[in-house]
Amino acid sequence: MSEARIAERVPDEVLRIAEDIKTMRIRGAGRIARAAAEALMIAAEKYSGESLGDFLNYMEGVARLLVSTRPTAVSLPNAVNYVMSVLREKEYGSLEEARKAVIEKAREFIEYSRSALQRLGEIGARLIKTGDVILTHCNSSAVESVLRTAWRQGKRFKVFATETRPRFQGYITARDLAAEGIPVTLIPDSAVLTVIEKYRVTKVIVGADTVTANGAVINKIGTSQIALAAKLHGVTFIVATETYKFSPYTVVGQLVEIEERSPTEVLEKPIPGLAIRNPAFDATPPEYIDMIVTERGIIPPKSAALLLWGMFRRHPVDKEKPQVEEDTIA
Ligand code: RUB
Repeated sequence: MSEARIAERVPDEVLRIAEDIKTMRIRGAGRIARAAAEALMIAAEKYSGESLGDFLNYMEGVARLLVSTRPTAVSLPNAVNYVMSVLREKEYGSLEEARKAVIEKAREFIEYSRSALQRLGEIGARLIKTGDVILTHCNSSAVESVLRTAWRQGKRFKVFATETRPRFQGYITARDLAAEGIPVTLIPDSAVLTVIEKYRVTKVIVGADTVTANGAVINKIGTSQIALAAKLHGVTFIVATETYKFSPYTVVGQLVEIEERSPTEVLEKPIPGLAIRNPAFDATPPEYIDMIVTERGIIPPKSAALLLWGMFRRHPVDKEKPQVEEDTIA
């Protein structure tokens, strides 16, 4: 079935979720993954055809549509492949059986994702001490989970949140932490080194969009500069992430595509003749990362490949994820 034909048949709610991911009304790697699982569930529920073969084609079309919305966070294809595995790896006697399997698998993913967030918050909170001065970047629900859990355990610390130009996701972090009662100070991205020095930051904690097999972490643009500043001052650099942000594609040498967004996010009214680049993510090498907190425990970045081996050895990676030629990172 052609892409155009599939798009015609996709329910409006699913198209809306895809559009919301594209335009970042739904954002953050964890939320994107849950939204994609929910979209597959809705697509299965609302399928109005009658043939099992057609249903399988249609669901593959919806899966492709969802995966194409944003390129960098591997949580998106991982969530989609997790749900679609029930159709790809099993045969069904009826359409109803297949539909039910998709709905159950999508629910399972969403529940796992929520409990992983809570569990990694509990594990990460063990690293936080009263008196810590913590710096974070962008908005990560995994980081918020760690900080919120530690705060609710009675630990008392301060947080600096970067604004995170050009989309200012740091405002979300600042607002959420302030609502919890955590003392939080918003700073321009360019003030990171000054703040680390002047206010004696003890820990940096960031989230992840993708963790590669060699332990590099792809996260919001600017993360690697912060890691450099932390390294310079011997500040512990922690990544908080659910394990479905580890990329099986990187095990077989695929590159991570770094999303380049519209120049108008940087400058609303472009000046004629002025070039603007707006890469949305960067890669922090494993040498700059002290530990990765996941719902399965805390690992050194170099153990990423081991974790991936345990998770994906029985599920070969989806060969259809497109290779990207330019602006990629190993
Ligand atoms: C968000 C971002 C977050 C990670 C992790 O980028 O880089 O740090 O996605 O978030 P964007 P979470 O705003 O462009 O989606 O921990 O919530 O999954």
